Amino acid sequence: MERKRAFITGVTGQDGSYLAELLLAKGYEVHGLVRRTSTFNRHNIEHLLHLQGLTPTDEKRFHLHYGDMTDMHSLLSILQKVVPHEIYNLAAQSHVRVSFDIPFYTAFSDAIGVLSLLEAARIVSPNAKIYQASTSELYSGDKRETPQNENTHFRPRSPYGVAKLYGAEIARIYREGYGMYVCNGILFNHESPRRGENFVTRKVVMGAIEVKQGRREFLPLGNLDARRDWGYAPEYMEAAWKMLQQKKPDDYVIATGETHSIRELAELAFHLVGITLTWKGRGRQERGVDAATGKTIVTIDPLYFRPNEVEHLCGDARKARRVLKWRPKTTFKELIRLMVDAELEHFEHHTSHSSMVLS
Ligand code: NAP
Ligand code: F7E
Repeated sequence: MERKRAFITGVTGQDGSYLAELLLAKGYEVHGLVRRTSTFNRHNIEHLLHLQGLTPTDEKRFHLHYGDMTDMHSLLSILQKVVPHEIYNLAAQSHVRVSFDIPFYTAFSDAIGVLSLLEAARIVSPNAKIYQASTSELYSGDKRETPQNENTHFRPRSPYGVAKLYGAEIARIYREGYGMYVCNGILFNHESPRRGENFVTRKVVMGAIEVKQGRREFLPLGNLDARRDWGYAPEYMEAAWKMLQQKKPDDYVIATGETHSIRELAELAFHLVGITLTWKGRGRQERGVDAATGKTIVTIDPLYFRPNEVEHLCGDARKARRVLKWRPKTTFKELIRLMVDAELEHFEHHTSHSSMVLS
């Protein structure tokens, strides 16, 4: 039987690297899109590249192709060469606050990039099954509209969210208009040790460890009261794969159904490194204090506020549970603990500080 071929955009990112791992383990031939960068950024997939070619007879099943979501020609020519059975579009400028700084670029890569990929697929690979990485940032986060499911109305609050809304809707239009197999995975926040350092879970975990080890005095944060539904990234990629194994394409919410504030996240991360965090003051003057020493270890820095905030996210993934037989396994506490453990191991081998400058 012919080996299945998958094309993954965003393969160097958190999700792309876990998905590549999953598909290689399932026997796929995996093709990933990479951008040309002047500093090497393949740390998430290096282990996969090193796994192959160990013996002269080793079959090479992981291939990288240069291209960019803003360069439709590159997408067309890769698809023409690879003719994949499955396409996973994970590439995006994925930082919500940064999308306020670079709204045009975010729209080109996260909205028009989706259209380019769909058009390229329609022209040269119309039978490929396509997964579009949609997001809980499509929702307003209004507390009266939780938990959010596939029928909750979309009202994004950021340039990122609205670019992703275009991506989700154009994906649906290609499904309905051309009969293509296209799914939107409406994934709520999912994290791991491979999460970018300027997303809040990884930033808090790194910050707590650095404070504990005396490498940093305090951790600057933004909005402590926003709530997120955080799951474990590899499990969410299993759901993405399952979406493309169904008879008919559809859209699915993937979430845990548990929601926690940034404040709770900070308390837990500090607790896991042996510090009891208490809070003093209000608003921008609020600070997190080490109960044992009275030292300020968390501050509020308006740099990390967003012009618009999605306040309350909590997903209802009952459809995925019913149709895909998918359910989350890792709880919030287990997730933060595994991130702390991975970071501690990393710190043992590296002496550098985290770069908590932007976002
Ligand atoms: P990530 O770690 O930020 O990875 C993004 C990937 O996209 C990287 O490989 C990046 O390449 C690539 N990329 C960015 N702009 C590109 C462009 N113009 N052309 C080609 N590649 C480009 O994101 P993630 O957390 O893995 O998320 C994967 C996808 O799911 C994204 O679309 C994100 O918006 C969406 N999503 C994420 C979450 C979440 O909680 N993680 C939730 C819902 C949806 P470089 O390495 O070269 O920068
Ligand atoms: O922020 C608050 C911030 O940047 C979470 C992306 O993967 O998930 C991610 O988007 C919350 C927000 O993720 C800091 O205001 C407080 O309310 O970790 P984040 P995000 O914006 O939810 C969705 C589903 C995606 O699709 C995106 O691609 O935490 N927050 N203080 C902070 N956030 C950051 N980054 N840094 C802080 O210092």
